[in-house]
Amino acid sequence: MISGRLMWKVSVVGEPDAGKSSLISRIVFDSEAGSFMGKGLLRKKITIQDQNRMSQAELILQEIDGLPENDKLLAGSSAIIIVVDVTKDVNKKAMEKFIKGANKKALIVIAANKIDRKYEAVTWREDLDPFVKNYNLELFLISTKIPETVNGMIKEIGKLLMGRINGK
Ligand SMILES: Nc1nc2c(ncn2[C@@H]2O[C@H](COP(=O)(O)OP(=O)(O)O)[C@@H](O)[C@H]2O)c(=O)[nH]1
Ligand SMILES: [Mg+2]
Repeated sequence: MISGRLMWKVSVVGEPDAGKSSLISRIVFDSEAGSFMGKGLLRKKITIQDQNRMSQAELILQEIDGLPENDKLLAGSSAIIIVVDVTKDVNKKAMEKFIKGANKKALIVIAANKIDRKYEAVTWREDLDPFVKNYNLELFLISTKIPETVNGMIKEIGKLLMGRINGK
């Protein structure tokens, strides 16, 4: 049994304009505007439905521009969401380096964002799949403008983090 309050620090990283602020805004406020910077860390309570049990947890969201290496800011992150803009080329070398350097204990998730503009996409699932396979990551195709895609990802992240606690 888990008692007390679960708090998970979630770091949202990625190139400028990938959609990190928009993603956090969607998660926390269910809105599109990403102009909350300066308000510090943002929190979101989530409910996790795992088999027969419901659990509550709080996500503490932190935005970091770029793919920081050895960044103290990342310390203590339960999850790291790498936001990738599918309408731009992905720097695979930088991404691989970042993933290799990141804390092995953190759940690493790639959020391939802006799929509402998929007709302009230059980065495809096939480009990201090797990371998923080689490093055992999770990949979600999302658009911060399509709430269901973000909600679905957050639900899944909640389940995965809960599963880690329960030793699954
Ligand atoms: N079409 C589309 N635009 C998006 C999406 N997510 C973010 N944007 C836009 O991309 C730009 C950069 O977003 P922002 O959240 O500030 O990126 P950040 O620099 O990573 O924090 C803004 O103009 C957003 O409106 C998306 O899913 N679809
Ligand atoms: Mg931002």
